[in-house]
Parts: sequence; C-alpha cells; structure tokens
Amino acid sequence: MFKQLTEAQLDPILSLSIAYREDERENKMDLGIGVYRNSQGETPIMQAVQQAQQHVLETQTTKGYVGLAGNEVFNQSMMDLLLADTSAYTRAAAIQTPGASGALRMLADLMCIAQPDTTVWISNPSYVNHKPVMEAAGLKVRYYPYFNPTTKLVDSQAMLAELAKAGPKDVVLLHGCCHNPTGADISFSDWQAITELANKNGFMPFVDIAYLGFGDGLEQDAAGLKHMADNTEEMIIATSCSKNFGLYRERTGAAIVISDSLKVAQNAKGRILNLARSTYTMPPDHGAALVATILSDPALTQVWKQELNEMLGRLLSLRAGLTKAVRAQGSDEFDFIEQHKGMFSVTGLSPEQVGRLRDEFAIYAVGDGRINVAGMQEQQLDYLANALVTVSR
Ligand code: PLP
Ligand code: TYF
Repeated sequence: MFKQLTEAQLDPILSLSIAYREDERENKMDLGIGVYRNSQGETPIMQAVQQAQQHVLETQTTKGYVGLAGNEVFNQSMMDLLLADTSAYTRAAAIQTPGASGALRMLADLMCIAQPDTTVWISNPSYVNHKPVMEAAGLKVRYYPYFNPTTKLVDSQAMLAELAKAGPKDVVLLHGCCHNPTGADISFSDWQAITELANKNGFMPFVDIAYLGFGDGLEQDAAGLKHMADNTEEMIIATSCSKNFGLYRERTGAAIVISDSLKVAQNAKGRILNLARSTYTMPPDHGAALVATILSDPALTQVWKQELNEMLGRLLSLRAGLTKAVRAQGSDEFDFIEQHKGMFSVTGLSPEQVGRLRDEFAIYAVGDGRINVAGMQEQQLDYLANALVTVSR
C-alpha cells in the first residue's frame, strides 16, 4: 500500500530547526522557528504557568475525560480576552482545540459543511500552514496583496482594492496582530475599512490571532478584531496560547464562532464538536487547565500580564537595538524592523542571501527572509547587523 507514496514534503521552518541543532559553530543564531526566547536564549516555563501547574497538581483528582469542547472555563476565558465589551460577546461560542492549528482546521471543516464552495482569501504572504490547512479541508484559496517589498509595510491600497472584489461566498483570513511572517500589521483604519467591505459585499472575516500581547499589549492587540466583531454579523476566530502563555507543546488554543444570535453560534459549536469527534475527539487538557487557572485568579492573572509585558518589552528593545546596530554600520536599510510588530520581520533578503547568512555567519533565517526577533541576544546584535549589511550589499 505505501510503496507507491511520493516522497513526503518537509516543513520548511521545522526542518530549519533540525539543521540549526546540527550546526556546531559556536556563534550560531537561530532566527528561524517562531518560539520566544529570553536573553539567555531559553524558552522557560512562565512563572504564572508554574504556579498554575502547582495548583493543578494539588487539586486535580482525576484524569477522566473532560468532553468534546474541552475546558469550558478556558473557553469562556478566551472569549473574555478577545471579545469583552463587544456586542459579539453575547452571540459567540468557543471550543477548545489542539492549538490554533486545530482551530484553523476545525473552522475550515465547518465552512466546508456550511458552504462547500467557499474561497478563503489569504494575505500574500501568510503563515506557512494557512494554505495547506484550508486546502486539506477542501476549500479553495486565493491570495490578496499585502506586503509592499519596497517599504516592508502593508500595501493598504492594493489590499483594500482586491478585498473589494470578495463576495458572499468568500472568507477573508486576517492576522489579528503580529503578522506572520512579515511583522507588518494592518492599521486600525484598515480594520474599519475591511469591516465596511464585509458588510457591504457579504464576505465573512476569519481572524487568526496567535500573538496576542506581543504587538502593542493585550488591549491594543485585540482592538481591530474587537471593532470587527462588534460591527459584523458573522465572524470566526482561531486563537493560540502557544506564545503568550508559552504553552507550545501543550497544544492549547480555541475556535470561536460569532453569529447574529447565540442560538446560531451554539449550533455551529455543536457542529464543530461533531467534527472534532471524527478527527481527534477531545483536545489535550493540561494547557487549557493551566490557562483557566491563571485567568480565573486575579493575582495569577497579574503575574501573567507582567511576564507577558516583559516579553513584549524585550522584543521592542531588540527591534530598537538591531536598527541602531545596523545604522552604526552606515545603513538605514533595515529601519523598518522597528516599525514591525511581534516576533517576526520579513527582511527582504533573497533565498540566496539567507543562504549566505547561514553559510558565512551561522545565522539561521527562514528562506523567505523572515527573522525571529526573539531569537536574538543583545550581545549578538552588532554581529547580526554586520551580517545583514554584508549579505545585502
Ligand atoms: N497561526 C499563526 C499565525 C501562527 O503563527 C501559528 C504558529 O505558531 C499558529 C497559528 C499555530 O499555533 P498553535 O501552536 O497554537 O497551533
Ligand atoms: O511560524 C512559526 O515559526 C510558528 C511555529 O508547521 C510553527 O508559527 C512553524 C511551522 C509549523 C508549525 C508551527
């Protein structure tokens, strides 16, 4: 049966991590996979998570099944984080999923049942898994212009002109904040304009928010999403706790469906539960139990918010530091890095230049020129700046 299979395709980002691990050069830098690292280059378990873990350890009395929707306290917490104070709050339903990845797939499967001829519009470029996941579910994918390679910022005009062509059979996938891979985010007025287009032309917004708190802070990062949820009838959201709770391997995320009434949203949730049953049945519990513990306890919530703010502060200072270090090399070519949000920046380097970074400098960036800012250490910024300027000459 299996001999006839064509060769498996490697994930470009995950395989970069393997190559990095095997590199024996001492000055190597991993700017590949999107994992937050502190100034020691580590991804420690957050204090709030450790305390919640202790609490779960002491109070959990069973490992019996939880249920198809996972932890409902967690589900409610995700809606509180993303939709509090919006009109959508009372007409939304959430399901715990194995990471935002699980949410993306469950929501894609749901759309496939509700409207099989849906086309999902994705930013060019977008998160590596967006297209494969949508297509695996049976949906069509189309790209809208997004990134301006000259300014390294969003080309709003081109994006809005193209999105004006999306209609009732279309779904427009947006990054809630901290765009992966570019780091270039849409402005609040873009959120307003896309909301207006959705209402005028009938497409449904789909927001993937995997870096809440890594852009400008928890409140601001959800502002665009909230405006949209407040002002559209239907919208879907995939969200992740991998980055902002540091729970990567625990596979913790949620899918949220907003419709014109709670009844419709809850029915959609029920249909996702049917889909989950035929896919993985139930999501893993541990990560969601930790997040629910943290967000149900005001003191622990404070600890978490403070740590999240420290991570954000580090990202901002690395962005400023790298820009300054590049300037010290006599170049202003990378000034845009300071305007980008979150962990990533697309640098504009070609695959060949990325190859030179790896071969000549032991610096690992993704082939599309993306760098993970959190992978840098303060004392390496001059070395990195020199490498960037050298290969881009
Ligand atoms: N969506 C985006 C935009 C991402 O960057 C990621 C990557 O981590 C995910 C979804 C998947 O996250 P998770 O680990 O929650 O499955
Ligand atoms: O873009 C990233 O680096 C993160 C992590 O198949 C990731 O989103 C990368 C590849 C992948 C799953 C997650």
